[in-house]
Parts: sequence; C-alpha cells; structure tokens
Amino acid sequence: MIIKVPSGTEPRPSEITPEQVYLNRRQFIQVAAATALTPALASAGYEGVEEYPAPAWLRQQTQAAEQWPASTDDTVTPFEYASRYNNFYEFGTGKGDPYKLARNFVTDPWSVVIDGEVGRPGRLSLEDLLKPHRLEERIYRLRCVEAWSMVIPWVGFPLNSLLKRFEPNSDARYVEFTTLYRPESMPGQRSAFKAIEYPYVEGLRLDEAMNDLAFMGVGMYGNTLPPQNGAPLRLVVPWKYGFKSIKSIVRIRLRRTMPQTTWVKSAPHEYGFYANVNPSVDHPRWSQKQERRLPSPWFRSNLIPTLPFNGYAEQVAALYQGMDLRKFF
Ligand SMILES: Nc1nc2c(c(=O)[nH]1)N[C@H]1C(S)=C(S)[C@@H](COP(=O)(O)O)O[C@H]1N2
Ligand SMILES: [Mo]
Repeated sequence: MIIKVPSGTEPRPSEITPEQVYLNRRQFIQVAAATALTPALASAGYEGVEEYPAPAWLRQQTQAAEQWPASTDDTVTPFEYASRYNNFYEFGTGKGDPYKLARNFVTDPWSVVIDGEVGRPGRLSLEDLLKPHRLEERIYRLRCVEAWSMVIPWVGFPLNSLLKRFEPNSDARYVEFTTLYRPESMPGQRSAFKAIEYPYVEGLRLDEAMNDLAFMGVGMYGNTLPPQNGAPLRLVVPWKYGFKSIKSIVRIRLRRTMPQTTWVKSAPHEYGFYANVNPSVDHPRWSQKQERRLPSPWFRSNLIPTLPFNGYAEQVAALYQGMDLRKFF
C-alpha cells in the first residue's frame, strides 16, 4: 500500500499514468490493505501513501504506532491532499510549492536543543529525543486561519511528556519553538521578497503546552512525515489555527516571557499569540464562521461551520476561563 517516493524530482505515478489505470491500481492497493492481517498498525487502511526518505528505525516506529482512543470520526483527508496542499513558507508561498521544493530536504541527522528555564538543558539527537516515548496515532482536525480544514492522522506523542523530561523550573511560563534556518535548502528563506521573518518561531503558554491534546508529530498516515509536512518533528495543536503548528523544529526553549512569534510580528492586528479557533472572532479580511473542508472540488464548496476551539472546547476551554477571547485572539 506504500508507494516509494525516490528523492529527486521524478513525476508521481498519477502524472505519468492515465487516470483510469491509476485509479484501478489504487483500488487494488485498497483491497490489498483490507485483507492484510495488521489491525494494530496505524498504517492499515490508508491509500495512496507515498514513502519519503527517513531513518529505518523511525519508519518502523511510526508504522507500529498504537491507536489513541479519542480520535475524531470525521472522514480522513486523502494523503494526496494533506501532502500536496501545504503552508510551509520556507519552501514557497504557493500551496503546491512545498510538495515540489521540499523533495530533497535532508532531515537525517537531526537534533533539537532544549534550553531556557529547565533543570536539564541539552542538545538531543532525534533518536535520543524519541527514545522514551511510545508513539500513538491521533486523528485531529486541522483548521487553517485561511478558512480551510483537513482531517489528518498524525503519529507522535504528547508534548507534555517531552517537556517533563527536561524539568521546567518555576520561572517557565511559556514554550518557544523554532524551525530550522537553512537558506541553502529552503528557498523561501533566501528569497529577495521574504513573506515572513526567518527562522519561523511559535509559542504556547506552558499550561497550554501541558494540555494532553498538544502533540509532537513525527509521522502521518501510518508512516514518517513528508518533508513538506514538517519532517522530522513538528508541533500539532488542534484547537488553534494551523500556523501555531510549527514544522521542522530544532529548538524548544522554556521562557519566563511570551515569545515574539512569526505571524504576530508580521501582522499583529491580524494574528494573535493565542490563535484559538473561534468562529465568533473574524479575521479582519474574512469571516471565520465557516471553513472549506478539503478536498473541496470546484462543483461543491464543502463549507461546514467552524466550531469553537475547532471542536475541542471540552478539553481546552478551561485554559482560557475569565479571558476576553476577542482581546486575546
Ligand atoms: N515552519 C513553518 N511551520 C508552519 C508553517 C510555515 O510556513 N513554516 N505554516 C503553518 C500553517 S499556516 C499551517 S496551516 C500548517 C500546515 O500544516 P500541513 O501542511 O502539514 O497541513 O503548518 C504551519 N506550520
Ligand atoms: Mo495556516
């Protein structure tokens, strides 16, 4: 059921195969997946998954992830959309740019620095960072601030279990995350007209970061992350607009003060630090009351109502008790 994607710029099967043949093969792949006796594996059941370069140990672990019992029943977005319709400005601002331009992005070896207000700071290889964590699959809704949404089966582990290992001290009130800065391989970072400042920075209040829904992703659709989706390690915060879910993380810093995050710096009246999904607070240039659930073909707009906290209010609303969410948008 896995289609290998060689590194390089080869066209994908659907580009070189007539549509009907491609679909027949996908149906075949689906049948093969349904009859395989691997019910415990997260990868069972997803069609059209392309395999991107990754270390063997990581691929093995993502394929063996266990199911999280609280996943949404919403229909999962096809892998083709989740891996080809992306925001990752480091690889261009067009939705199709990251799929094309991140193809050769090298994510192995990878290390992450954890520092700031912690008892045990350090730099860890990805392998050491992942070692103590059991991977699980969680199907979450992803709501972009641009008013489209998808449903993605992530593989990873709760952020709180990572943070606890480094022993945040009593001055730690916020968590700051930073994306890799490597202009030689990220064309958006060397563009003459940069859309945003780099490196990309995001942040959470510590209590938000400790909420069980805040997740570190290392895979999706039962396999490792494609580079365009933030390989090898990204944040997934399902109750906030997608821009909080920062990709390809190299640094996690515990802080006393609120971090200056990329989109707040770039347009503070349009994007806030909290960025909780909220249908009753519109973006200055468009409504947030509805969203286009992808895929949305041209003949059907697929508009659905946007839910407070993206449908996760029961788990997270208490974090914001007494706060004016219009002011802290
Ligand atoms: N480093 C970095 N992280 C990023 C972005 C980005 O441009 N750079 N875009 C964000 C936005 S706006 C969204 S909607 C999600 C999209 O994640 P996906 O492509 O895996 O669906 O990634 C977020 N993380
Ligand atoms: Mo987004």
